[in-house]
Amino acid sequence: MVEMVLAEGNIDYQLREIDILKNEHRSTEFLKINPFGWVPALITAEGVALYETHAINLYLSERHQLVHLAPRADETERGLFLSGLFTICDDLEPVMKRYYYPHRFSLNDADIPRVKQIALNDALDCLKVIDGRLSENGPYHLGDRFSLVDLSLSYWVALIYYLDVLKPFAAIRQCMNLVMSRPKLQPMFEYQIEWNKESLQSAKAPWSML
Ligand SMILES: N[C@@H](CCC(=O)N[C@@H](CS)C(=O)NCC(=O)O)C(=O)O
Repeated sequence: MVEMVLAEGNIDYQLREIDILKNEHRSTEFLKINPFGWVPALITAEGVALYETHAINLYLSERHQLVHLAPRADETERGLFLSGLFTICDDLEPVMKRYYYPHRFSLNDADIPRVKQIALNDALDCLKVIDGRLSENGPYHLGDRFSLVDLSLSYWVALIYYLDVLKPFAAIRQCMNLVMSRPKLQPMFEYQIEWNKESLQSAKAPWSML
């Protein structure tokens, strides 16, 4: 998601890939950058190590004055923007992580399908509310104005795109199609959707081993 923001903002950066399947996110070297051991992290031009995806995205938008991604503090849309963004990171993301790492929420492998199903149901409940808000005042979270909130929502929804569970959510699909048609984002989303489809249809998703 951070790479999408860097692309949208035409920001120069150097990418250093951390392979979570090889546990590189828990290496001594990486823990000096993010002691919590999650990717992504960003080292600023001044050498400050930042972590937490949405914090990094907000930082980049504000630091590079990408007002098309994040309304300024004095703009009317700022409140709605923050509430939309925090809904994605506080409500949708933890549920999606439960869906992707179900074994972390169960002591018994036999329970995994149920843990996943409950997580998916919770995700769909959350999407239903978001869909209602978008259908009242869309096509974006801020009406006609695209922002980071739409990008974040689309990123997470892209992970369950292959499941075909989005049919009832016309407003979310419309928002996502608009986001995915942005020239810089389109190839990134196509890659994301395809990658998820392939890895999740395999017998065992690679990250379920983590
Ligand atoms: N709250 C963190 C969570 C980041 C996160 O969950 N990253 C995943 C990859 S997308 C990760 O590091 N997974 C490795 C693991 O769970 O062991 C953020 O928003 O940046």
